[in-house]
This record gives sequence, C-alpha cells and structure tokens, in this order.
Amino acid sequence: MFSTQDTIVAIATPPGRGGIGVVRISGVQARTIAGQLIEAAKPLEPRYATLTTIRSNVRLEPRSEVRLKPDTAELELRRSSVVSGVNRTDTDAIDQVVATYFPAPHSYTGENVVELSAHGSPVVLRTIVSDAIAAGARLAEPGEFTLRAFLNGRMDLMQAEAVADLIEAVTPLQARAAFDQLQGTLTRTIGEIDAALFDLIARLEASVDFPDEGYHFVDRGAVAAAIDGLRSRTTALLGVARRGRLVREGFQAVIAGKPNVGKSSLFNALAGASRAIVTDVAGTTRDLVSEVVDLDGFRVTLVDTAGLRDAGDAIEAEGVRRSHHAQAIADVVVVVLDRAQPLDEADRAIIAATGGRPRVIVANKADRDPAWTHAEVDGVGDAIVDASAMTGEGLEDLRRRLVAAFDVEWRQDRPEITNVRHIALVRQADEALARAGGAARADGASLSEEFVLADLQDARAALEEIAGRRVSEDLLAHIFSRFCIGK
Ligand SMILES: Nc1nc2c(ncn2[C@@H]2O[C@H](COP(=O)(O)OP(=O)(O)OP(=O)(O)O)[C@@H](O)[C@H]2O)c(=O)[nH]1
Ligand SMILES: [Mg+2]
Repeated sequence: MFSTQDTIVAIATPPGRGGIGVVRISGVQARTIAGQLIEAAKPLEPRYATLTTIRSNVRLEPRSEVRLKPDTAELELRRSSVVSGVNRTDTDAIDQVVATYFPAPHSYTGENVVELSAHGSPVVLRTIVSDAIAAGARLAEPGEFTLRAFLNGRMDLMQAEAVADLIEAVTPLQARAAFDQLQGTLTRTIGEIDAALFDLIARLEASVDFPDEGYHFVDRGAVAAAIDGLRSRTTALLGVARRGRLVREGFQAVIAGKPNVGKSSLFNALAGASRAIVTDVAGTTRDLVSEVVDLDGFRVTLVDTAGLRDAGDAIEAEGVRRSHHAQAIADVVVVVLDRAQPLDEADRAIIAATGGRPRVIVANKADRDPAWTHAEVDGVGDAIVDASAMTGEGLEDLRRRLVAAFDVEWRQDRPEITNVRHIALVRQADEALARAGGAARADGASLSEEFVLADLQDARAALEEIAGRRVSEDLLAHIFSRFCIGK
C-alpha cells in the first residue's frame, strides 16, 4: 500500500536555473518541518505569503574547503543541529523565500502543504530539500504529490492523468484538452453515465429480487430504450476518440524520397530550424533526424530520412534500411519529388511503394523550371503539392495537406477523451451496453434480467475504473511513474 503517513519533500520546479524555484513539502509535519528551515517568529499563517529567510546547517561553501580539519566539537554541534533541527546557532542564511502554508484539506494534495519559493538556484533548492529531510521529511517519489491528491480524493484518476498531460503538452490544443480534463469535463460525462447506469441497475435488481412485489421487468421496451440512451453517450465519446488520441499522442510524419530531392531542406523548413544537414551531395542524410512540431494544434513528429537508393557504402545502406523502417511505421509519408528533374524509375518506385498509405506527394524545388507535369505521375489519384523549401512557397498548403492526410475531422474544438486507457474502458462499457441492449430485447429468455444486469454491471465496472474507483496498485504505480519528481 502507498504510504501517506509521512511528510514528503521535493523541488517542484524544473531542473536547472531560473528566476524562482519552489520546494514543496506535504504531510502532517509540513508546517513544523518548514518552521525549522525558516527564520520566522511565529508559525506560518494559513494562506499568507510570508517573506522570510532560509537558514541552513549545510553550508553552501563547506568549511572544510577553508579549514581542512574542523574540530570535533564543531562537527558535533553541526551534527546535533541537523538532528534536532532546532539549534539555529550554527546556521547560515542562504536565501530569502516566500513561504506559504496551505492547511489540509484545502491544498493540492489534501494534506498540509508548505511551498517555499526561493531563487531558482539548484544549490539553494537542494540544500532546502536536504535540510527538510534532516528535519524529518522524506524525498518524494515521482508523481507522489499528485498520487496523494488522488488518494485523498482531491481529484480522480482522469484528472491526475490530465496533470501529467498538461505538463507534457507540446501544442496549445493538447494543453487545452488536458486542462479541460483537469477541470473535470470527462469526469462529469462519465459520472452522468455512471449515475444513470446505477439507477437502471437498482431498478432491475429490485425486479429480480422482489418479483412478487410489483417490480416486474414488464416494460422491456423501456429498459432497452434506457440502455440505448446510455449507449449513445458512450458511442459519442468513442466517436471523437481517434482524434482525441491523436491530439494527445500526436503522429509521425516521415519524409521520404530519392537522394537530393530536398527532403532535409523541407524538413528544416517545416521544423522552422536548421536541424538536418543540407548539401548538394546526394546521400547527405545518413540517419533519421526527428523534430516535434505543432501542425495546427497537432503534435507531429517529423522524421527526415536518408534518400532511398542503392547505397554507396555500409553507413548509407544502414541509413536506407532505417528509412524503410521509419516509413513502415509512419502515420503519414511525405513523398518528395524534384520538380526540376525528370521523374525516373526510383521516383516511381517510391510512389508505388507508398500507394494505399496515408501520404502527401510534394513536388519540391517549385522555384525552378518544371521538368515534368502532374499528369505524368499517372495512376496516382493524389493531388501533388508544388512547394519550394527554398522560397517557402507551397509550405502552407503542404501543412494543410499533412493534417488532412491524418484523416481526422478538422476542427479546433477540444476532444473530450484523449487517453488510450480511458478510450479502451469506454469501448468496454460501450460493448457491454450493446450486449445489455440485445439481452433486454431478446424475448422469451427466462433469465434475461440476469443477463442484462450482468452486462450493465460490466459497463459500470469499466466506467469506475476510468475514474480510478476500482484500480489496482500496479496500475496506479504505472500511471504515476510517468510523472517527474515534484509533481
Ligand atoms: N532551388 C531549390 N533548391 C533546393 C530546394 N530544396 C532543396 N534544394 C537544394 O537541393 C540540394 C539537396 O537538398 P537536401 O535537402 O540536402 O536534399 P535531401 O533530399 O535531404 O538529400 P539526401 O539527404 O542526400 O537524400 C541542396 O543543394 C539544396 O539546397 C528548393 O526548394 N529549391
Ligand atoms: Mg537529406
């Protein structure tokens, strides 16, 4: 079982230097422990920002550097002050901080929480953490603050997962979708379906348990209609699931083509950075180069690959092998052709090999005189995008086609459901409701109430697992291990 009895501490801001760095302490002892670190005349008042000084037993510049042999008496004094944490005689002021105390249960974790906002110096922040540990706190595990928030009922599992998604969001659309879930939009939808299911189950159970008291399962039609009504909601959620998953996880777009057609140039232009090396030598790119970009709100991992040809040496051969592999797993392939060179067998081979897959065909170097016409790419229904990595012409069109090729209905609004775990469980509930509907309609079967009930219970179990009301510790550990320390 997860321990929530002790007080935990961690740096809550990202690693590295910054204007401000926050140390978060959570647990029964939070205020007492913080009180031992700061110079404050009285205990921290709830919800007041207190400007105070942090004092430490651990010197930022250890004395041993100055005086190689500290005398035993001093060591003893320092040790005792670490242990008791109250002896402030041998401490140095190390930073000025703003300390805020949030008493339970009105805090992020639902426990007593103290946040110390210091200057964003890794040395200072680490010192505060070690002193808090010396005063009785324990270093927090990854995601442990949010885990405690979940265990203390401050948020459900969907919201806890949304915290991680929000932190990891790369595009504004991802961030907004995660924030909606943090605010409880999915929680409410799932909760409403769950409540209606509970109601239906209670009525059916009454009819099974007390058949002689008038609770007859007489109106099969009404029960079936109620089930259909619920199912329409799970089905609607699943309707946006693919788009939601793509918003959350993003896609891979792999740029492929013959050597020297301008793949790396297009990659750089789309990434808005000179990531891949560009030269006029065919066979420049030897390995996969990738960059995450925001394409109309979608997180897209663009992958540049080695030009496809019979390789000149072993390194290039390996690069070509990787190109093929990347293409095979791509969500979309961007096939690049050179507009200024006649099409040859190698171009046609790539066009043929990617047929039937989501793809966009680009005729690059459109700034130069064309050496072929679109009609020459025969048998291909795809519209070809004329573009120039050099001038930027056609790139907007290419971006739009790329998003269109992902085959998602193009709307800026935020999908309600995005996480595969939630999607899988909603699908499970949806299937159970479909079975329940079928069983409710099947006439004549004597045990149909029990069948309907069993299926409805299955649907409910799946929904409760989404919110985290029925989850194993393993699953929790897995979910929270995605977090960083301090979250
Ligand atoms: N005129 C013109 N030249 C371009 C354009 N895009 C790329 N080039 C030139 O084409 C040459 C090859 O470009 P790269 O981006 O290295 O081509 P690549 O397909 O990545 O080549 P490999 O990595 O060798 O497979 C370079 O000299 C580029 O400057 C373009 O849109 N217009
Ligand atoms: Mg290249």
